[in-house]
Amino acid sequence: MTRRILLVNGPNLNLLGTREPAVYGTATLVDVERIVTEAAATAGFEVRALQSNHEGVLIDAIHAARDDCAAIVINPGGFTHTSVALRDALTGVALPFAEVHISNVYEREEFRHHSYLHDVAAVRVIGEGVQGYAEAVRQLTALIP
Ligand code: CA2
Repeated sequence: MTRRILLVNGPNLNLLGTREPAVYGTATLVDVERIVTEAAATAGFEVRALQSNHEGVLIDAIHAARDDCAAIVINPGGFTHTSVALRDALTGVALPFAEVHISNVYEREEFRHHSYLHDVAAVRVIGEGVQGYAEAVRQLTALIP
């Protein structure tokens, strides 16, 4: 199996480190991609990273991962709480995936408490800041033979 992880960051996560530091911290998306790349390398995996604000682009990238990735780490951003289509893409490719949220969504507005991915994710890391991505890589790669 290809020892590669697809890292997917959804809408507005390109703004990381530029606004709302009290909620999301000061690390940037580049920092997140570095954190994931380093954690994956430790486990013997490489990374392909993608951020998009467009649902269809995210879905196409998830479909393409079928060909050359062993697992997916995804922070779906606001699509977490709205997107049956993203859930269907992830269950459709049948790759193990980790759902990551930088903030603790359960301590925020009620509309953030529900996730369309929660029950189908192999790993969930919520509210651990950007280091939560590294934890997700560790837990996810431990599941891959
Ligand atoms: O806590 C998370 O990681 C979220 O997935 C982030 C999403 C939010 O809709 C989810 O409920 C929880 C939003 C990402 C927006 O990121 C920004 C970062 C900096 C400045 C503005 C937005």
